[in-house]
Amino acid sequence: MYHLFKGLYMYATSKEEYSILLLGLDNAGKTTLLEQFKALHSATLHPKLKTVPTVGQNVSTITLPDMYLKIWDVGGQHSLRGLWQSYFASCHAIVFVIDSSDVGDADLTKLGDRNAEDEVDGRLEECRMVLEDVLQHEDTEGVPLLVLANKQDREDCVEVVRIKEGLVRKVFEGEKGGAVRDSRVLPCSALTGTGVKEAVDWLCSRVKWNKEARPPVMR
Ligand SMILES: Nc1nc2c(ncn2[C@@H]2O[C@H](COP(=O)(O)OP(=O)(O)OP(=O)(O)O)[C@@H](O)[C@H]2O)c(=O)[nH]1
Ligand SMILES: [Mg+2]
Repeated sequence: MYHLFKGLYMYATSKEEYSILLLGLDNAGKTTLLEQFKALHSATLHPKLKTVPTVGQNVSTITLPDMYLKIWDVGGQHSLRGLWQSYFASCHAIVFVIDSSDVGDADLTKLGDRNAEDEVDGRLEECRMVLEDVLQHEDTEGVPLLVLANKQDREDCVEVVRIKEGLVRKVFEGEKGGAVRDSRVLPCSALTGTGVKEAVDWLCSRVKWNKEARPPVMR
């Protein structure tokens, strides 16, 4: 009898848990974003906006009414990117964070036609190659992708529509774009918190939508 009640109690109180992987170049704003995610669903927590470059990973679980989101923030420095693939098989969605103030003054239409010396003013090409590598990996096949055009509070930022048309669309249309998947490009500022709720809302709906392909863990 005890076991029956325990089983019923566990069933009634358990929730689905989905893992979200934050990726992007170093300095893109991933750790700052994680702080905003944590603060969004807590009445008392204030986001810790002073960050240091991540060596390794930070992980936090946020509790939503109908699910847990376990968010993995991994270091974006070049030497650490090789570790990302070990998270691919178990994640339910990927957030690729872009520093919108560091993609150059961006004639984004010329992406891919540029010479190396054209890139001194931004990291657009690096961003493109890193995103392509992620999407091309077999373990990310079909995983929903949210691209966040971060740092939209900065005066020198590139608008989200230009990042969408010039970078993300080209990656998807290119031969390294990878398999069909749910994707969205949204603007945000991890510093001010603008756009963070919209990002979480999109992630929640998409992981649920994709749950047959990538089932959640019950907690
Ligand atoms: N203005 C502005 N600054 C931001 C924003 N998001 C992050 N920053 C700043 O950008 C710098 C890097 O932020 P992090 O969150 O540490 O970047 P990261 O992507 O975690 O970097 P790595 O851990 O090295 O991969 C910090 O000085 C942040 O305060 C933003 O939306 N607006
Ligand atoms: Mg970090």
